Amino acid sequence: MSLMSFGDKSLDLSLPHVMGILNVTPDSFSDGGVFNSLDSALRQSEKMIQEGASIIDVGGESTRPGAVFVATQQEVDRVLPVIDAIKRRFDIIVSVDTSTAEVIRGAADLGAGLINDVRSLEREGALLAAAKTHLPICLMHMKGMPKTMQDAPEYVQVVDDVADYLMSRVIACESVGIARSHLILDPGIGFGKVLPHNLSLLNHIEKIKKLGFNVLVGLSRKTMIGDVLNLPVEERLYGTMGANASAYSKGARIFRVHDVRPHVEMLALMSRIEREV
Ligand code: 9MG
Repeated sequence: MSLMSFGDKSLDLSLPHVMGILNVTPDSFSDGGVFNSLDSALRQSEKMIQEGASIIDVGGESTRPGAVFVATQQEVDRVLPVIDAIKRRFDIIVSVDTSTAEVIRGAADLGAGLINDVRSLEREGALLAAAKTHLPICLMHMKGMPKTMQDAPEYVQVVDDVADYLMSRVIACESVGIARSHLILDPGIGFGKVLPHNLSLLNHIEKIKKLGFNVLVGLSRKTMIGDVLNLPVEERLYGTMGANASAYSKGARIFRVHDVRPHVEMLALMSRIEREV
């Protein structure tokens, strides 16, 4: 058992867990605009919970390559009513996908159990806001910012560079009193990385794990799957599952996905086989 508490609930992170994606944005790359009314967000949450999601990740700012900046008030207005409604209706861990201090504070007040920040708490005020919530935090690596991050990103050695960056953010968290036991690390597949970078990171997830943290991966339907298979976004499920199965075998334990049921079933088999003597 490796229990981590997420507000009012805990998960055993020796087992795999699926985090269902709920984008409440008009422009996310794969499901943009589909869940931006409260009713449809609740229906999609219920579906993902019935299919076995352990966490629902609610985000109001698209981070796809080229995405435009969202004003704080707009993000607050998009995300907080959805978190409130999910927490009132369902017994589920809600993660808030945000980099914004006001959203972090508001989500924590409404019962969110995890802060998922693609900017690793680098935005002004985010580090202190997160520390005050006492919630776990997912720190993700991104090179550059969404608008320009795919413009020829370069690394000395991608796995080492990503690991060094994540450790620098762990140290920043510790400097404001956030315990290491509250941190989850994420290599940030597709964030300022081209195909060989993404493949190398996925092939060496164990190096991130060896830093001493639980690892989350988010690669669902992303460009790297399309690049390998030459398939459009709506045909990337099998490739996504293959890459997530590989990440599981190398130590990742939380999987951020659009398609919950196929992943819950695939991971149940993988973990069951692994535990048999
Ligand atoms: C919000 N978001 C989009 N992609 C992501 C990824 O790969 N990891 C995490 N933690 N969040 C993501």
